[in-house]
Amino acid sequence: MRTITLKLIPGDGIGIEVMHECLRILRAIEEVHGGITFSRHKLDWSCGYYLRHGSMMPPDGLSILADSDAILLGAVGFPGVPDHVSIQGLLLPIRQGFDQYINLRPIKLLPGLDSPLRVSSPDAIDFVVIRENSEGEYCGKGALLHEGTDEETAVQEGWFTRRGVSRVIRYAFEFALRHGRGSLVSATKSNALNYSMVFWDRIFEEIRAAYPGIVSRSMHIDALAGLMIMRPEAFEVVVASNLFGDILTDLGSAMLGSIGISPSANINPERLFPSMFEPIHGSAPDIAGKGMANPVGMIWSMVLMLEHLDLSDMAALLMGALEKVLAGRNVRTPDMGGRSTTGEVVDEVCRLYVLP
Ligand code: GGG
Repeated sequence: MRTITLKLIPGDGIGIEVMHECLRILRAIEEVHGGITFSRHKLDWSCGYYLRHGSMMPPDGLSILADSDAILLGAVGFPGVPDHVSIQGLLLPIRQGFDQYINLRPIKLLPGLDSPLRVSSPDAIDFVVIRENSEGEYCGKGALLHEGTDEETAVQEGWFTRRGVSRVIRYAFEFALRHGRGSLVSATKSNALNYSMVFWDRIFEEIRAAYPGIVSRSMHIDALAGLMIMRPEAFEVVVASNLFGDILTDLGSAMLGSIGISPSANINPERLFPSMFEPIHGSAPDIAGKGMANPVGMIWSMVLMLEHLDLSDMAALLMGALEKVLAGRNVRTPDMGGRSTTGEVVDEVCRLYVLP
């Protein structure tokens, strides 16, 4: 029997309820596989924890997580704690502390999803954003100067290192090769960001020369966002900095009909540290506690987690069950035009998973 140690951080708002419901899927996987057991450790690190303890997680938080095979996270952020405190206090220390420098975010219009766009064919939206996840605009450095005076000034730094930029761009090309994707776009804004993005573009040019079999180009982020809406089929793999990748994927998920749909994997490719899996959506305090949160982003994140844990058969089965539920169009949460609860969607996925 293989034991897989999972650290679970439900976090805040709808993160708590999507995590709570989706844990039933782990039981279904154990049942279907027969040779694995998930050892689950739930951690209450969240805005509530911050209000009680003055920090989003304990000072030895990373060592508590370090012995896990994977981390599953719901969402962070809640009124009463400034958003930058919750993200800087929980998400970023894990992503950066465990050198999860790849944030993989597939954007795919599955059958049964209703895009708000007029799409030319059912497979018109199918691309993967590979977001740099360890530095860039999210490095957390900067200063507030002359506070409280007319000269008050905020300085927000972006740190782009040759090592950091090279490894994400190289990963994106290798990903394209591995997955038979023939084209790759690098998101830039070097016409305005005259240090960071000029540097990014230079490294992109160096690396793309080694991948002549992949059609690659650089596009300014504003033009790229527009083209994503008008001709989504033009994209297969997009590599982007930390901030650009975050924005593009909320837009991408909205192109599928809801921010609640898309998953993400924060990966340390060398497997020196655990990787973390989380839906891209936030904690949505406005709908929290009503049982109407969309669990699809969390379920899809579990698929990515199973793939990372080398359980690709289980991942394919779970993705198949999710696809069937979506294609059936009967069981869906209100953000997707349905009336089902979070729990009812998960029940249906579990039913089809156990009895495909
Ligand atoms: N599910 C993760 C979450 O809570 N996301 C909210 C958010 O704003 N994240 C910013 C980021 O992913 O960088």
